[in-house]
Amino acid sequence: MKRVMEDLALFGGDPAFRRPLHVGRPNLGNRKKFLGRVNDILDRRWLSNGGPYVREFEGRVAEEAGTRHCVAMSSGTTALEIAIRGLGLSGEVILPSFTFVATAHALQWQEITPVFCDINPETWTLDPGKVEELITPRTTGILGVHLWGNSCAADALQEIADRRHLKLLFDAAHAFGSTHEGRSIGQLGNASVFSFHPTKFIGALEGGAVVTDDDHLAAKLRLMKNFGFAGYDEVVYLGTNGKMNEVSAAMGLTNLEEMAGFLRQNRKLFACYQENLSSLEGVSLREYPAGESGNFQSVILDVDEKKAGISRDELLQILHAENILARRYFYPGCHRMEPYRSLFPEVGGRLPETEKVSLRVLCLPTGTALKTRDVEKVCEVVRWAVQNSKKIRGGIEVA
Ligand code: T4K
Repeated sequence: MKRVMEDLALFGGDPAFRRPLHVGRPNLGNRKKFLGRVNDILDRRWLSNGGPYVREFEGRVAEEAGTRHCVAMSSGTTALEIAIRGLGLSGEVILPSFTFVATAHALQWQEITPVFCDINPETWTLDPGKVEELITPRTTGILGVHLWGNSCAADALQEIADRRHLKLLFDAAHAFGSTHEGRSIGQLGNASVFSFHPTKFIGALEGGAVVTDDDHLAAKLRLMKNFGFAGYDEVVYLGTNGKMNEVSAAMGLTNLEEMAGFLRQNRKLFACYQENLSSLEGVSLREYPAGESGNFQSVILDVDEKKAGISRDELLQILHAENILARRYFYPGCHRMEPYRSLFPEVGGRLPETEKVSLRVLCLPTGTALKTRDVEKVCEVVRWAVQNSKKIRGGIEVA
């Protein structure tokens, strides 16, 4: 690939560009408090297996989510896998392809067929009208994804699930702290799964959780994440090791204490993006719905190549050349990744919106590791790229 670097290195002399600006930089709570908790853990010599910090973390997450139960796990993916198994899903489960691949893998890993459904062109989340068409006698559930913290069409999905006797699980990996129609997002469906990966609004080193109001399901999940142990020497269920450890819980608790501050910063930076990009032809920010409490953890730019005169991938190259490590979440859609590409080679034909949208999205850096000045610089580069699109097209050959 031939690139004209002299044209692109416009901002290279500015100190704001000497350090890379990553998407997914963790939000970190008070270091002293975290280290104090780590010291407690070492003093107690209780490092895992349902220790006091994990129990406290579960209590705080359940309180925040407004659910009767929270079962903390070692990652969002493990929480998805165990929730899927705990709900008794089998055969086929309907989900969007426009999500992180973990959503699909959590099914395929246990030999449940992920049936990819297209997204609504407005919301970019699972299209309930299309879900219905994909239900077969083998379908046991629907797995909705609250993309970037915005709820999917949960009520319409619930109506379908009730009428067709299906389970409804939500991948709420991005959605901790968000609401749906004013209710906590964790209160929807049979259960919801959060991720506490460092790239998420609230991180716990690695971690995840299932929240639910179903007492029976919660008890089952607790057994399943701990090898099925009901007491010393007593295994009553098939299980695995999905436990969260104490240090993760300590990080999670420390970060939860600063949730309001994280949100303030995310909102401030989002407003800065809005201010600097709103008048720019061909690019638009995905808004968080008014009236809902989003966590603003993702800043998603929709690049309309025709209007901007530059494609999403060209813009990405320019941002990377300026050390702004934007990401293409969720390109190219799970159905174009293995093993799904080989297993279901024809499926793209019924996913036209997914195919279109995955070519337009760009995830921009935000969070407490960034300053307003950093965001202004990102916007300057985006603005420069769009305003100089003709010159760029003449100079860059895109593979
Ligand atoms: N469902 C959905 C819808 C999800 O988005 C995810 C995860 C899951 C389920 C599964 O949850 P977990 O099992 O992960 O709890 C990253 C994250 O690893 C993943 O958690 C996240 N979604 C996904 C959207 O992004 P990668 O492969 O893109 O990660 P990576 O290593 O390229 O890092 C992403 C960015 O974050 C980079 O710019 C670097 C930065 N970063 C990352 C880490 C770990 C840091 O600055 N510091 C860090 O410590 O998947």
